[in-house]
Amino acid sequence: MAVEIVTVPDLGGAESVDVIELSLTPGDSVALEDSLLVLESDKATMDVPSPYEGSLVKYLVAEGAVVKVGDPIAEVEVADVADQPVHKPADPAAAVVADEQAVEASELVAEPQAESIAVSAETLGEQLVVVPDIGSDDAVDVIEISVAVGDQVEEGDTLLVLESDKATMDVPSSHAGKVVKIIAAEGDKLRTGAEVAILEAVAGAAAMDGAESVKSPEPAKSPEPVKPPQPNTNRLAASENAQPAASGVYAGPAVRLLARELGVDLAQVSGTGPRGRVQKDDINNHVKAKLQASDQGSVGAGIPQVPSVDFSQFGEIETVAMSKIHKLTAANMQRNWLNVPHVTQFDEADITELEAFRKSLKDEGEKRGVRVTPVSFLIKALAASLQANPEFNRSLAGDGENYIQKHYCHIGMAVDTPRGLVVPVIKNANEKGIWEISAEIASLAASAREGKLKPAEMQGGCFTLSSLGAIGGNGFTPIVNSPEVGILGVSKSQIKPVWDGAEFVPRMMLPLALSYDHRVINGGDAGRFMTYLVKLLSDLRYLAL
Ligand code: CAO
Repeated sequence: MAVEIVTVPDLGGAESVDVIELSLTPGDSVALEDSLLVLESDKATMDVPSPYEGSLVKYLVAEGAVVKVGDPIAEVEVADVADQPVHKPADPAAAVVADEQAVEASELVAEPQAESIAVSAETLGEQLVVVPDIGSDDAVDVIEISVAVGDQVEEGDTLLVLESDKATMDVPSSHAGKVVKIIAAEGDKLRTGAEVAILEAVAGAAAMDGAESVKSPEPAKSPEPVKPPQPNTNRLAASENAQPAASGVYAGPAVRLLARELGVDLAQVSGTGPRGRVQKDDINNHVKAKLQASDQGSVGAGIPQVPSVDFSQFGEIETVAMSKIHKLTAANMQRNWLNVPHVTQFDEADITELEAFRKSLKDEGEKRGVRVTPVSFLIKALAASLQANPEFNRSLAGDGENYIQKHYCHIGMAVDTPRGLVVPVIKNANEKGIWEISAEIASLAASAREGKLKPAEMQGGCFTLSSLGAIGGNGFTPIVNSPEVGILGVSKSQIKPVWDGAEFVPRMMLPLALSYDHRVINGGDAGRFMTYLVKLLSDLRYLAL
């Protein structure tokens, strides 16, 4: 029996790295090459595999520590040192380098060898993007296609994400331009040099390895392979609302491996690590929660599975693939429906005067090239209602013990598109007038329908408006777009007889449905919010106050 000290291996050039995860618990038995801990530089994460077989005595560092090559990180009790010659290092500083993982991970982020040059031609024609040097001959999995055909990309934008068993890496675009073909597919296994996509590249922003640069301003007749910049490993997921274009999961290779082994979909796991990183404990807790839920199911409290049915036994069928947006919407809706205790409150606003005023703006709107619909007034009135009822401009903090009060006022607007439902956000709606809001609604809705919304245009919403007024219906219960706490569903306005105290008079009535998260909003809060909103819509003069 001997206690051996494991030290930080060669970091491939990085001076110091963060300890982001301790993979084991003291007392755990350790097999050769088991991951002891996970290190992270600003470019890559890497597992430090054990060079010994035995049991973990203790860690010599804590999560969050900053370490450099040669620093002692763990003590491992080795059953018989003489039996472990292969990986036992003579020099402690080389202890973990014996395993090539760290070296390979660092190679993945090596700076480009050739000098980059700028190209300033008008158009560069079609350019074939290939997998850059990934520092290994092994094929790696394509785990995400980040763009769609027709998307405009900037140089450096992520085209797809690869994952080896040691690291994830973004494959960035070598050029600015339009994606005309995506050659790789999710689940493919690709090697260095494999074809990824074809871009219709445009001038000015392209930067390529000097040896393979394309300088002709003429459109290329056939796609030319161009080495993109080196991949960026282990990127961050971006969207607080899990919006489509930012669907990545931030997790290290060890965690991804564990998730795969347990059949866990990482997108369903809430990361508690720094910057929302998913850690092993998150996966364990996720699995425990699922098991508990299924146990409860046996006594009737869980969510029973919907049985899968072979519909072909009843008639002709076809299987239609869900779009990425449809899949994300399905996951988000289920998550929100299950997590948020919903209450929906209904009311009607008398918009007779609002409609008269809106119609009076028609001529000026035509001159300005702006169409004003009831939605513009709804956004404006919602912004004012949020400010007057700040509890609706909150989210529950991750610790479940605090509220986050927002002092900005961004309103999301559900847009129905052929690809599915998306929610672009009108930023600082409280500071904008009706003309500006109307122009923004038109431009965001057009981008949404063309699939051109940028992730930033779909982030940061405080409250969502879902208007089915142009489509029809007299009421529906919208699902809260968590972590927001309220959503307004608007149906089609109709002229109705309204009693004015003396007689029935025809008034244009707008049906409203306010769904809210009852963990954050009380019925009284909702009643006040709705009454305030109805007052604003019924008499626009209050908006000026
Ligand atoms: N009642 C009656 N008519 C209404 C109305 C209402 N509540 N709201 C809008 N209209 C009218 C408009 O005034 C416009 O008519 P005019 O041109 O004669 O004025 C017409 O309906 C068409 O409006 P639009 O749809 O082009 O524009 P909009 O500003 O009303 O809506 C948008 C924009 C993006 C909200 C809408 O197009 C859309 O996508 N709605 C669907 C949202 C959705 O899917 N929600 C469900 C999400 S949960 O599944």
